[in-house]
Amino acid sequence: MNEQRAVKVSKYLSKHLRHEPERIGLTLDEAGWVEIDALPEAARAHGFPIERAELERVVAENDKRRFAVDGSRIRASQGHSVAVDLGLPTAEPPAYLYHGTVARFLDAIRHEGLKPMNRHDVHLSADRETATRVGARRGRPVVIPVDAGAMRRAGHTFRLSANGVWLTAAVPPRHLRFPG
Ligand code: HQG
Repeated sequence: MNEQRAVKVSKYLSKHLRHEPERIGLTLDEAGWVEIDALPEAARAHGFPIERAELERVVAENDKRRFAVDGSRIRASQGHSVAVDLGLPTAEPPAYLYHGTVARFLDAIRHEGLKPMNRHDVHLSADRETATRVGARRGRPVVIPVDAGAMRRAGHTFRLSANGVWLTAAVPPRHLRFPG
C-alpha cells in the first residue's frame, strides 16, 4: 500500500469512526468502538473496498496513531463529533500546553477563548512543534501557549487521549498567553 492510499484509508476511517458511522451502516457503542470485522464489509458495501491487511497497516502505521484496537474492536482515539464517551481518566497536564491555529481566528479566540467547535473538546498539544503542525493544516501557523497550571487551579479538567492529544472542554481567554 503506498502512502497516498494509506492517507485515503485513514481519512475514510476517521470520517466513519468519528463523524458519520451511520453513512456506511455502522453503529458505534457508547465508547466509540465497533467490531473490526464489520469495517471492510461496510466499506465495500458502500463503494470503498478496503482489504483487512490495509486496515491493519493503517492502524499500526498511522502517523498520529489515530485508531486504537482492543481485542476484536477498533475506535478513533479522539476527534469525534458524534456523541461518545471515550472513558478517558482525567490527567495532570504539564504547566503549559499549546494550541495551533491561524491568524484569521485570533480575534474570535481573544474574545471567546478556545471552543471545541465541531469536536467534543478543545485539542491541545504538549509541545510547540506539534501545535505548529496542527495550525499549519489551515495556513501559516500561530501557536498560542495555554496556562494549563492556572486552569487546573481554577478547576478545569484535562484528559489525555491514547495518541497524546490533551483534551479539555474549553479554554477561557484569561488562560491564553498570547505572545507579545
Ligand atoms: C479554531 C487534527 C474561532 C481552532 C489535529 C481550530 C488536532 C476557534 C478550529 C485535531 C475558536 C477548530 C484538532 C473560537 C477554536 N473562534 N475559531 N472561539 N476556538 N477555534 O480541526 O485543534 O488529523 O476542530 O483554533 O492534528 O485544529 O483530525 O481543531 O483552528 O490534533 O487526527 O477552530 O485534529 O488531528 O478546528 O485540530 P479543529 P484543531 P486529526
